[in-house]
Amino acid sequence: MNAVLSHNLLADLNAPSWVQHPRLLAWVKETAALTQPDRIEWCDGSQEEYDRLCNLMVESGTLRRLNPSKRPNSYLAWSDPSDVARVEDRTFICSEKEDDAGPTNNWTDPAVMRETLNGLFAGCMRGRTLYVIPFSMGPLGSPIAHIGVELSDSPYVVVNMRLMTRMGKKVYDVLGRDGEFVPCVHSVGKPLEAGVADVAWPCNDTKYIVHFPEKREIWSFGSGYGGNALLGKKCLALRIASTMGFDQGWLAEHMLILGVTTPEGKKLHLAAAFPSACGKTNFSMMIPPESLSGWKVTTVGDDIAWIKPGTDGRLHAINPEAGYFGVAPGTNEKTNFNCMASLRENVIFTNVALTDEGDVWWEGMGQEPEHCIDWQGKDWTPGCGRKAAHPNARFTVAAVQNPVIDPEWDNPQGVPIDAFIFGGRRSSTVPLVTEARSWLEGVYMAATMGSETTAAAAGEQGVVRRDPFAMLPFCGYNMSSYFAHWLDMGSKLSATGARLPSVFCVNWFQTDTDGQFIWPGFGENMRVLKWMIERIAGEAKGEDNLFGITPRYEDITWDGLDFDAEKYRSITGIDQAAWRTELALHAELFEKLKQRLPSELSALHARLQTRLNA
Ligand code: O2Y
Ligand code: MN
Repeated sequence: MNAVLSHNLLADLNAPSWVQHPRLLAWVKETAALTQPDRIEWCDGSQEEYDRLCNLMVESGTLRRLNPSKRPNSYLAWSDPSDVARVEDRTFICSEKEDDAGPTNNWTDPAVMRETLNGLFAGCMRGRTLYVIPFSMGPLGSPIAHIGVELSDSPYVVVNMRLMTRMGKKVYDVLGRDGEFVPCVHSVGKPLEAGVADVAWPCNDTKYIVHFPEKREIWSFGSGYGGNALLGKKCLALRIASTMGFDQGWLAEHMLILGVTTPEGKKLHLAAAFPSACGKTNFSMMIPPESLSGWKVTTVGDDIAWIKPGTDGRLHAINPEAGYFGVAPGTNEKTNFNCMASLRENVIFTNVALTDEGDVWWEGMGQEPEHCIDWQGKDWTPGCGRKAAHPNARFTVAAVQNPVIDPEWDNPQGVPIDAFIFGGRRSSTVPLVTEARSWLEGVYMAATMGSETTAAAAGEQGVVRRDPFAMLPFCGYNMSSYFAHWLDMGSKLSATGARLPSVFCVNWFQTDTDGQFIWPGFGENMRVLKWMIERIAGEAKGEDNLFGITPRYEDITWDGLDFDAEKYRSITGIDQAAWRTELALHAELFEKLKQRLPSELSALHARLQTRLNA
């Protein structure tokens, strides 16, 4: 398209003068021609726009305004019962070659998928408004950040994107006339026919969450919920960004980032990967126990990290997001005081219960109400046999409301990473904490991590779902190539002579024969973090186990916690029989991923096997 904007194009699109990007305008025009919305609205990200759209959704029944004296400027949405979570089986990576998506992704030929999408999107926004939502993943103008533009027919998406990203007019200043952006098209998939009333939560039983990694494009149809619809998050910041990172030499990871300050005032930064629903938000806002006085934890991010090598040879990370989309059930003042403090005002809640006072409630929040309206709009009383909140109920809140936000969280240069932590949810086998003796050993730990899926009976192990690097649902390309990329990043960084980040594997979730957690977790995890920080400083000791170094009982600070040596041994020892099974399961995973699996990983597996047998 000609760089001089045609008057007609601008007039047709109702585009404001601050949009001066011909390629973007042409794409909006093309998408509008396909989806046929009644009108186009260019989001500026202002408070006025946010309030106006929230009011609109209160009128349409999508949102309920909460009691302003209990929860100022906050809203509650109840989704359609069929639209409550990410849909992994409807998520596609449409790379040109099937092998580039690899055996862990759903692949469809991109040409075939384009046909399908063209059919689905034709006229899908009739009767609705197409919102143009410009957003930056990462601080505006940061060398680590990237820009996306989402075209969506959902006002709920607009207001959530304003909380979750740096969204609005200022993005166009960075984009200029020809800046790069990731195009993201989203529709709830429910055209509004003339004379037919809308429903509170429009969606479609047919759902497609589609990524074209080479074209860096995202198309999402049929869902208005979370990761399916807020396309900056899992779709852009992980699936598309991981492919960009592979091509360009950086990492897009499913990791929280936290700052740890020692009593001496030394500050370190750690990035930690845990599978979904393993308490990442809690960990990122942790309050150290009083007995460890002087230690402080601050939050850079709670879910995603973009990590690039700096000129100093170190890895620097940003949180590409600007808000938290956290799980509400189980969150309370004891499990996450700072999160509860973040949620006092300016929050959008989705699928939690509404109390008679016009506030929200969820299982595990505290004091059960005598009555409330559950997430499906039904009367709820204790013991009625139903959950008041959906187990995947969420809050959306701006990161700046977190009382322990890290002062560097918005630094465009990111924060230097001193260590990576990888953890799964395992009721046995994997010790409380192990430090890798090398980058390769760390990559092996991360590649083989997993979580138990089914609720196991007391003392039994559930089914372990391998979730390499906590990226199984989020890696936008071949998982084995991803492992190779991590190994390659390690080699390149070592070549600069800079110290590589340490790598640790943790498991907070071992249970006793009654099925009770042995390790107290939450703030007490600070004891493990302290040992890690002291290891990085070369101060703490540990002993070799099968696959790394684990602290002995005396290497951990126990002040203020009654946790005896025998209990400690039960969660740090290596059970030979369990590890024989574990290594067999690693072999099964490697067999599935064998096509591009780096030989270093299978060689290390063989060495571990030999060590175990010795
Ligand atoms: O169910 C959804 O759409 C949300 S999934 C999610 C949200 C915030 C952070 N992490 C996740 C995840 O599944 O890892
Ligand atoms: Mn996540």
